[in-house]
Amino acid sequence: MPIIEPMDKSLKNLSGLHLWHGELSSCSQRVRITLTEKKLDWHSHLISIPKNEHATPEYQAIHPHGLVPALVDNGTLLIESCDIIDYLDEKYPEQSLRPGNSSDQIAMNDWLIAADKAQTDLKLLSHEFLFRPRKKMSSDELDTFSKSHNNQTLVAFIKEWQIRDVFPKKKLDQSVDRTHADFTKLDNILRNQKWLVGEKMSLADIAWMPNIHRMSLMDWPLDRYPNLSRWFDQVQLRSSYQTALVNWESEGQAHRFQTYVKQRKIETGIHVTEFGTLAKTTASLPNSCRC
Ligand SMILES: N[C@@H](CCC(=O)N[C@@H](CS)C(=O)NCC(=O)O)C(=O)O
Repeated sequence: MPIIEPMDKSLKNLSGLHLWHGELSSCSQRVRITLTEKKLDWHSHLISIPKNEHATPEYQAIHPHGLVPALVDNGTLLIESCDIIDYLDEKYPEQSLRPGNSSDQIAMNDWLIAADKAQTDLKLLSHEFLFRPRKKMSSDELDTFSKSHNNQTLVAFIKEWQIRDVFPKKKLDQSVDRTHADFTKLDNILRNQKWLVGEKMSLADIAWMPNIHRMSLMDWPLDRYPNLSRWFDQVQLRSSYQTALVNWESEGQAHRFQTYVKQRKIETGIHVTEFGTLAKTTASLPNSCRC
């Protein structure tokens, strides 16, 4: 259920739509894209994850798991990005982002559930292949973060990321395999249709836009999924993609990621295509295709 009782009772007095979000957070991106597509006005409350602003008592009184995003709609608090976008589309039906018939609506919900499930892998892969250049926390900083953040799953994840130079290969292989399976499923469904469900863009497409964007930043070989690539070219032309996703990245961010990814490959051989199915698929390609 996306609606929760706020610990911070002052939220109940807020009027309009208020979003607590992270600039690069994929879960925040899908909510911003939905707000933009629906032409809804909203108040921005930026939370810097690199600065650990999600670990403050103030923010954890808003989001009990200390994650972004959190939305307040005229005093009602919601968490969970896929639930939030579904709520927004139901509550504000203008510029509808859901298909008309019930079987397509079921299919749309299944894609939202799949996007939600994909979050754990997206997080592991992003921290391994994109976020390593972020300043390492000192042991004191890590200790403070562990003590101040209530979300023990997140704390364990951040500790493992901070302490190791590379996550265990088995974990990376499994995340790559599951992501590849999702991308293959998306590619198959898009073989004969323009959008994931129905005749127009829906919440299903919005839920997956940030994931494909994120993987493209880490140089995921999207050309192996021709229909998904075509779909991604098409969604990048939406003005919401620019306004709600790209414009929140700091100047030159995508270029910095790309430089890091290339350099790390040259210096250490570590690159997403060296893991799981992606590595096996490269090995099985004829030489003429290995470009
Ligand atoms: N299922 C949640 C996941 C929220 C989540 O994991 N948010 C990430 C950003 S996309 C976060 O806050 N991460 C904190 C961190 O990496 O320290 C949702 O969809 O809203």
